[in-house]
Amino acid sequence: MRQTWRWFGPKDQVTLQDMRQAGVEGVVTALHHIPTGDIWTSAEIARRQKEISFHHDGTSSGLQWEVVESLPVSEDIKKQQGEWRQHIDNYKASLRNLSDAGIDVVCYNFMPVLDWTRTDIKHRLPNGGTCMRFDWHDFIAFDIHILKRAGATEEYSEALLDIAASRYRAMDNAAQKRIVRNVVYGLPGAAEAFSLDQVRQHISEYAILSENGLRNNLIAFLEQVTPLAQELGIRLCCHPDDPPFPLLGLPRIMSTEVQYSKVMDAVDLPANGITLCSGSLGARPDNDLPRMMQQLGDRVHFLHLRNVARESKDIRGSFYESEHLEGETDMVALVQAVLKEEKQRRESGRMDCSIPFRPDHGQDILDDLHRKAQPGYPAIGRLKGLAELRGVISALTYIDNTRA
Ligand code: DNO
Ligand code: MN
Repeated sequence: MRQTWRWFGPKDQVTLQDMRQAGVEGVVTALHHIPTGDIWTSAEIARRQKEISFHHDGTSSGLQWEVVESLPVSEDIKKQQGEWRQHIDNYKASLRNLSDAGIDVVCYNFMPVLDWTRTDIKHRLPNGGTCMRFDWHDFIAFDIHILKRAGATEEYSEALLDIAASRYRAMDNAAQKRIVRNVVYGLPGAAEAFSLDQVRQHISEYAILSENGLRNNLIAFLEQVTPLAQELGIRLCCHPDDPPFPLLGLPRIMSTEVQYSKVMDAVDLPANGITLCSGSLGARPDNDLPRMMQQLGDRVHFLHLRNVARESKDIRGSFYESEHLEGETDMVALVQAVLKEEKQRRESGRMDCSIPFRPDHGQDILDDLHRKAQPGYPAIGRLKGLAELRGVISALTYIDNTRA
């Protein structure tokens, strides 16, 4: 398992040196400044590669850009509207340029309108640290009373609407602003930052798309780009919906094993793959992560290892981002399934025998609380997660070797 780390570029408060000290082997990043739909040119890719591999004084950092997260898919492609054909051509051009630069793992997602969604990005923990949290009732309060989405009231039970109404009444102006910012504004995963009016507009444009409709658009996109990726030796990997259930009446198509299988089978090429994110998928009680790794393993090209603590037994419910080894996912069992998959790959002579993973989000602990990193991406919380995972990997590898 290859130890990688997300870096947001030269402005990231967490530096290349920090990464080295955390024991990171490879870098995950994206050209965040290029508008979604445009081509990633060879020059821009090369510039970022240089920023990663060399310090300002020209000495080598010992790191390389190994994974793209994300090469974003435009809303036009997701809806098959407007400039979607041009955007697919541009996507292919970007894949060619990445391949020329020697980068061969490319993560994307197919979530309509919003990328990952939380209601609270500084949830206080009993030990004084903070983490990100999703509160289902606050989210409904946002949907009904702040966004005032058309038709929303019909989608929730009376009981949920009552709770949401009292949550809304308890919010002062600052709390309302905070939840709007947390849900829609400027989350680092979001390709663009939207105003509430734009969010309403975007949502209404998806009104005609059912789950099947959105899946067909994903499959149409993959039918175009996967054969090229395969030819170039690029492994595409689709990140799951986060959280893995429908929000704001929008269809969700990458939330469960069944949904993943449909898309994997529809375009049956190894280059059509998965980013297995245990943090996203684990927020749903019917997702069994070690099992998903077993079932879908040969298409898993990238892993996000992180845990969540669910606060409800319902499919849609509240959760917070817990410590990496603590929470709903049995992380040791999941790592064991990953190591087993890598062993099978080695035995069958596959080249991609070391699957890149990153600790994904971390809690804000110790000095993280005084340093302004991207929400979810503090240095020490992630270092702790990575170090714990490294321990699990070493122990399981040792057991396997001594058994053999
Ligand atoms: C959140 C991330 C996601 C992810 C995209 C991939 O921290 O895991 O934003 O980067 O969904 O396309
Ligand atoms: Mn993830």
